[in-house]
Amino acid sequence: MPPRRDDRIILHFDYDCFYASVFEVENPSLKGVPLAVQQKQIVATCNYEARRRGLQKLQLVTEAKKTCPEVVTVLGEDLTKFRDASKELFQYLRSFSWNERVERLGLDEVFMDVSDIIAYNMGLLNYNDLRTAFFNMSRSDPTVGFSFDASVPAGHTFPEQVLPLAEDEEQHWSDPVFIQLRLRLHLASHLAQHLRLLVEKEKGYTSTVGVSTSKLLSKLAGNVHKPSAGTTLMPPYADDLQDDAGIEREKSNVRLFLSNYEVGLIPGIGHKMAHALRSFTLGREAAQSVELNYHKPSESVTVSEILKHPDANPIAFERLLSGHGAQRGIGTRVWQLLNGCDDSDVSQARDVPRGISIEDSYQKLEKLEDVHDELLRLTCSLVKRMRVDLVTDIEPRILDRVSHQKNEPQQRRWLARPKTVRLSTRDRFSSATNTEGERSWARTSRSCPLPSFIFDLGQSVPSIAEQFVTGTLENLFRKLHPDRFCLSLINVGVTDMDNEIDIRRGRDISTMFKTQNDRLSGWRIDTEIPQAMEKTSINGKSMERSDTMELYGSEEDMRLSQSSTKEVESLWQDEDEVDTLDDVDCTLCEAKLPAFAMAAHLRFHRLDS
Ligand code: DGT
Ligand code: MG
Repeated sequence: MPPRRDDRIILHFDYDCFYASVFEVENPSLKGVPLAVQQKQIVATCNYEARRRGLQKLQLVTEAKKTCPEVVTVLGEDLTKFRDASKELFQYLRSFSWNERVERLGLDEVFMDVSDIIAYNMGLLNYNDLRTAFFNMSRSDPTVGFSFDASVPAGHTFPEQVLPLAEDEEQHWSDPVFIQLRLRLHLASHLAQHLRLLVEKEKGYTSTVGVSTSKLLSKLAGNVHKPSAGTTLMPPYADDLQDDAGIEREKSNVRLFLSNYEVGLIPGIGHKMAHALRSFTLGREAAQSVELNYHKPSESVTVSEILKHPDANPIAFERLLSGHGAQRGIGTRVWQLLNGCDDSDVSQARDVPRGISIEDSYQKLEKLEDVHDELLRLTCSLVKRMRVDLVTDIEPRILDRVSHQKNEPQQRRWLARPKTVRLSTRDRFSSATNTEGERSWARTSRSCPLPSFIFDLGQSVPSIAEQFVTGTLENLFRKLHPDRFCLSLINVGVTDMDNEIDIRRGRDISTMFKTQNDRLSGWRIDTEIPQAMEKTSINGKSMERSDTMELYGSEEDMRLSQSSTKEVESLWQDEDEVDTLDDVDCTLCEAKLPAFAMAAHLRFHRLDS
């Protein structure tokens, strides 16, 4: 078990019914009505008024209308406004950070490591008068901040009942570790509440906030009270809570908090891994959800049930889970998560994304002409987004100081240049051959260097797109699909950002990315690769969860989408192996093959039988 690193304080923000809130902020008259955001045939999300009337996220629109005929539906297939709102809120929260450790997860979640702000305010705290404290939000201006009562935490807590510190005195002041952590969490809960209310007042978005010492625990703590609330996981956190006589004095709240969690709800434990852990604990195959809604398994197994199993240990978990195509070390990682231990860092905020990808899903795409048109459409969106996210307007004065490209209009400059383009597809033919008899949503992908004309700001977007599709993407496509195909998804992405100067801060972006990748490695807790073939989609990583969220067409796909969030979320984390096309194992003959060849190889098996 790594050290707990409880010297940190991490806040986790999750905006309430995010897509619906974006529409409500745009049009406040929608606030009081039950509102559903429709993507193809599903309710991507709905506001809490709609939830009160029985609507659920990710249900069919037809079902939603039966449950609540008065529901107002708005179309949310264009993600631009959600992405814009997400960026605006992120930048707002980031403006309060001192250490720039602010990290977005998907579109509507933000982690903030506020350890430094809390440490500073702990230094200013008058221990003799906790009730009339002042929280400093600025190191340079002592008037910026708010008054608060440091003897109690703000908002909800786990466990619910917490006595104010003064009354608790005798029991706890003698334990400096406990009291320090408790006070830091008090301060953090007030900061979290302050920020949450500011986001609501200034930007119009309510959110839930979790407060703890790791990403895992703060994310889970925030879930306890929704919407528009904050929850702090109170100490004691450590396990070795024995008094001088060696008698266990008090149970760790971390253990208590996690014990009743269904294993599939722990971030980083995807549905296949959760299923394996359930079966391991029960000593037989656990029942699978027929609904394919992995968040609601037919048979629940809690964290404590797993940990109580006499054979539960990291080595056994490694044996159990590595068979599912997960990375090495997965047994230890899962063991740590189940024990509430997550030492991964909140990564440094960045000014440009690690990559950008655009995708869409289809019922059937079988003709090359249609693929050409779709590639063109996706590329136009991609180039437009690159020009928004990766190009900056800068003054000529600054331009003199940084090396700039010839032929570019003077005032606009690429902040970072992706070096690699990746084309990913999902083929219904190969999906149908899934050996476990289930529909797979495996992707295959191919990458190559990104041609430099993409960066020509003097050319129109459609002309660049046409050149790019015919000169590059169609070649990649032919390599991916030399035979017949029937696509249900195409994704075009650029990544692998080149070393450019961050003009605003004067620092080297690529170094920043490298450090960030190191830091992220610990939080890459996905490693759930449902089938060997699924590995290809890990290679075809996407940059933002939202970009990979598919707008499913059929009902069947819609149901599959209910479980997609976790996988997609995990892909978002894993960015540094972009153009590797790892070999994958054929689940029938165990042959190792490049991922792109798997579909053809499986067809070979089919012919054989
Ligand atoms: P919440 O946090 O329970 O108040 O509700 P939301 O709507 O914020 O839900 P959340 O946090 O799980 O996801 C954020 C947004 O991302 C949500 O507004 C819609 C979108 N989203 C989440 N999961 C999926 C999915 O599986 N498919 C699609 N198409 N969109 C999704
Ligand atoms: Mg949310």
